[in-house]
Amino acid sequence: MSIKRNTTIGLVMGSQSDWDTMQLASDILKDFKISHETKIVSAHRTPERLFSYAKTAEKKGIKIIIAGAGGAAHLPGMISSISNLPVLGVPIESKFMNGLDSLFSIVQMPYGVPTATFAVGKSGAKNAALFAVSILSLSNNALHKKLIAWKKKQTDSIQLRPS
Ligand code: RP5
Repeated sequence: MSIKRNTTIGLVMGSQSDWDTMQLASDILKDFKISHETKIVSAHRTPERLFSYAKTAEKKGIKIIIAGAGGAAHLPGMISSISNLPVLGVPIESKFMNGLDSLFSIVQMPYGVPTATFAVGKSGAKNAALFAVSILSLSNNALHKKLIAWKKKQTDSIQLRPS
């Protein structure tokens, strides 16, 4: 999805290989009809793209950045260090440490550079999107109602007894 004038969420990831996970966040944002752009921004392989993205996101009208990265997952924290927008970090499940490396890389931010950290992998990507919806719904009544309905549907779908 390319940038539109009213793009609300920036959904970025360190590599094409992160898309399998991060597209689940995109799917949820689409369900809630929240405009978002998706970009590959690597902290290590494209540092200038990272700097320019983080520097300009707020001016472009983006309100929240969801950033997924794996291994030495510096993308969310680096974006937080440059931008004043809330950054929701998603640790991607990595090949060698199953995402524990990604989790620690994102969660252990020093004081002064807050970066939210979600669960490793697909649940984390989906929850980051839902969390973004929840933040936006604070100032959007229609979205708030949609979120309540989404949660009710989830609750209603859980049967009482295992089958
Ligand atoms: C990180 O390195 C990316 O976020 C990705 O999760 C990981 C591996 O990248 P590839 O080698 O698959 O491109 O920067």
